[in-house]
Amino acid sequence: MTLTSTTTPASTTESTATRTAFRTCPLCEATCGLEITLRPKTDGRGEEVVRIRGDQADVFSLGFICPKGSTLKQLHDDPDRVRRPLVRGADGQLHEATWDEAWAAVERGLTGVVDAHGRGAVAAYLGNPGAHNIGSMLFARPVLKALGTHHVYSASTVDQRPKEISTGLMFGGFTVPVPDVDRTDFLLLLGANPWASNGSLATAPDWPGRIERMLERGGTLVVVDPRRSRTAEAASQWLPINPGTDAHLLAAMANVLFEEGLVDLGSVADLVAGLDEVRAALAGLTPEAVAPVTGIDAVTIRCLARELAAAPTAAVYGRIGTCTQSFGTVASWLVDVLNTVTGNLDKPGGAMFAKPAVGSANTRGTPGSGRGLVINRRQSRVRGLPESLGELPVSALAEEIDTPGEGQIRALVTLAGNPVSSTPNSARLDAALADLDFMVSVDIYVNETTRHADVILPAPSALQKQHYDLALLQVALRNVANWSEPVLPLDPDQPDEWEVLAKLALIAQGAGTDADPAIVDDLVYGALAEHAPDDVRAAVDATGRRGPARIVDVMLRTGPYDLTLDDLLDAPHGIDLGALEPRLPDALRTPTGKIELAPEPILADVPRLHESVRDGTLGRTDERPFLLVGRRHLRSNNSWMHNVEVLVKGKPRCTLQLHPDDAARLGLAEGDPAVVASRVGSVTVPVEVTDGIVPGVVSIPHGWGHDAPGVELRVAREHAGVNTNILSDEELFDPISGNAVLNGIPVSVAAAS
Ligand SMILES: Nc1nc2c(c(=O)[nH]1)N[C@H]1C(S)=C(S)[C@@H](COP(=O)(O)OP(=O)(O)OC[C@H]3O[C@@H](n4cnc5c(=O)[nH]c(N)nc54)[C@H](O)[C@@H]3O)O[C@H]1N2
Ligand SMILES: Nc1nc2c(c(=O)[nH]1)N[C@H]1C(S)=C(S)[C@@H](COP(=O)(O)OP(=O)(O)OC[C@H]3O[C@@H](n4cnc5c(=O)[nH]c(N)nc54)[C@H](O)[C@@H]3O)O[C@H]1N2
Ligand code: SF4
Ligand SMILES: [Mo]
Repeated sequence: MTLTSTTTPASTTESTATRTAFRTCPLCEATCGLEITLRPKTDGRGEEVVRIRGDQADVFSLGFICPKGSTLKQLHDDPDRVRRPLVRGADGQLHEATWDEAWAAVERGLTGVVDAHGRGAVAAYLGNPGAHNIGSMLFARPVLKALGTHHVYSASTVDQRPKEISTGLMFGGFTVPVPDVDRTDFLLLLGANPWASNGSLATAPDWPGRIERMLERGGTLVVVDPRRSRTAEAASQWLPINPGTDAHLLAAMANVLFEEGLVDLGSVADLVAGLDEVRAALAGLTPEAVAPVTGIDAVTIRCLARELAAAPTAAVYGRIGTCTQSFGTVASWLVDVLNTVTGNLDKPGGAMFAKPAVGSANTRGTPGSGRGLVINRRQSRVRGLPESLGELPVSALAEEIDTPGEGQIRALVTLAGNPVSSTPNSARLDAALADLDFMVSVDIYVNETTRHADVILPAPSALQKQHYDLALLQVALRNVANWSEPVLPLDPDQPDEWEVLAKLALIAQGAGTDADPAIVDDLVYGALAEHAPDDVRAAVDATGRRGPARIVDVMLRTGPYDLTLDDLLDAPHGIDLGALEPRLPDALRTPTGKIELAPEPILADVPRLHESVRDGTLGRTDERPFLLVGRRHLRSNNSWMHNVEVLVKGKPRCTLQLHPDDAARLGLAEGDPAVVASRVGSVTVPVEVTDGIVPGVVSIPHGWGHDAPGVELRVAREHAGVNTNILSDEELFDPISGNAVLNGIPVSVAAAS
């Protein structure tokens, strides 16, 4: 039984009593509340899920759900989901093993590599689901600490790292402004498609509904995207842009504001440092100058800048398309430069800061100033790519494995990650992983990456885990707090995910396979409870809780709303803490206590922006005249939900979108196989002809290509598609963050012979 459950009377059609449980969906960043109906299994062994639908009473999602949310049932029941540890045997195959056998294999494998090559030969890769999982959010860090290596990689450097850096330098800490969609008059959205993704670095259920209500209020939505996405279709205006030129567009808009005297810093005027430096750095990047590279004419750019300045409230928001490109950090920075110079920063209806109940560095310590952010404190061994936030860019992972020498990676730990599917030059990484001395994965599937593991340690299904959105609520469009209890019990012998990680940390540290995960739990709790008043610690101790529940409890009690975990347990639909409120200057964590509008590492990259305007090719060559971009689909979630039949059935989604003019020129028709080739690889993929893409640009979604030998995903294999990251070039990256360029990759396209 779970604390959030209520037993309801048996319905007339069902012979046995059902009960309803509530939990937050952990699949994407929208944090929808789910209402889950369960009934006893006919064999009497526990319960099964009957139905999952949106929780009408959820304080944030109000019943909204997408087609993925209800598939937590299919994911839980999936016969391909790994339920017992797998250990590679002498025959080279993965076999089911006991936990004791698996832990012994992990200890042998890690110790072997550390003894032979030192701790610096072990690497870790952290994947996206870890950010949606309270166990890994609290217990992945101890694993990294215990490994004691600089080789730390994550999905963040194929994602939001440029934004973390631009906002970290401007505001300090993880202090990311989010567009106040519910109250804004004007939303300029670049490189995001919330109709498919449901929003990112801007957490809110039902982005489409929120935008529709904004439009009904008379608001304006302008979408900047090389594709006419579903979001662009709903917009007041779609501005088709050449990939990788958002920074050019935003710089030109800033110049219009400077030139025409439209700069108005509003309520943050006294806090802004560096306005003149920004003006000087951007000088010359006029609408007329950038029009040829962006593909957007100068008059349109000028009008857009004036409209943004004139709107009573406005927010500029950029996401994956603006981050995973060559000017990722500069573009991410310019988004907030525009929010600031139009007086929309920290203003209702503008770009605001969430105030989460737990987990936020900008609600702790001294209000108004802090350590800021220092990047590039060290560089990767082979190519000198920059460190940020304690990690190296994942674009460097393959070469760090396959290049011999001191510090070469010989063992890899993956935690909820599928880098073979998600990161640049996949074929090279795939080959490199096959060559490791040892690899261990905490995961739920045998997929493109984990098929290389020597040990797979299964995590429980989402329905078997507690949940609190420690990361996402830091960027929520409304302040809420929501705790979920497990809906179903753990399988016999299955440790919780946090216990798997705690044990892994202990073994990595050399404490042996018998060490008790409780030791790590006490350490994590102790570090967070260190500054808590004695009475708070006593109250938490009195609950007898362990693991994430105890930790979240102390964080809540010492957080800005004075909540307790019991308060959240009493509120299965969540607690609404209200609309966002202005938070400056208190939320700032820069050393100066100012908004650093002109951070030095970012300004240092602006000359390259000027240079790219002069060059004008955007990387296209005669040999590779197209630019490749990605896209997402509502029924897909990165690489790992294609084993759910209801999500993959229907016409294939892994297609090459191509403009009709380009298709005609290349002699390609709908459904024809096309060969797409970049500097590093080529794939053959069916063509989808559409005028909803800029000529000279093509698009393939990521996360596909499930037909490799050893991949144990029976449904996904039937809908395999191709892995677009075979085309992503590890030499194309944003120099400030080292973040991969996944949009704007020069490719050739030809009919397959
Ligand atoms: N070309 C291109 N590439 C991209 C992108 C793009 O837009 N274009 N997007 C990038 C982005 S934004 C991201 S976030 C990355 C994602 O990159 P990754 O995080 O590496 O990939 P995912 O597909 O999210 O794979 C997640 C892994 O976690 C496992 N898993 C799922 N749930 C759990 C769980 O509860 N516990 C554990 N332990 N494991 C679990 C899955 O089986 C899978 O192996 O991909 C990036 N790659
Ligand atoms: N259904 C679903 N939801 C998801 C995910 C998923 O895989 N499926 N993944 C989750 C994750 S991990 C993330 S990070 C978020 C991402 O959330 P979003 O950022 O909304 O991601 P996308 O839906 O890929 O939208 C990116 C858009 O950028 C456009 N684009 C490409 N290149 C450029 C460019 O150079 N400039 C501009 N302006 N636009 C460009 C693409 O055409 C695409 O329409 O989604 C999350 N939600
Ligand atoms: S939008 Fe995201 S959080 Fe909401 S139900 Fe769908 S996958 Fe889950
Ligand atoms: Mo992501």
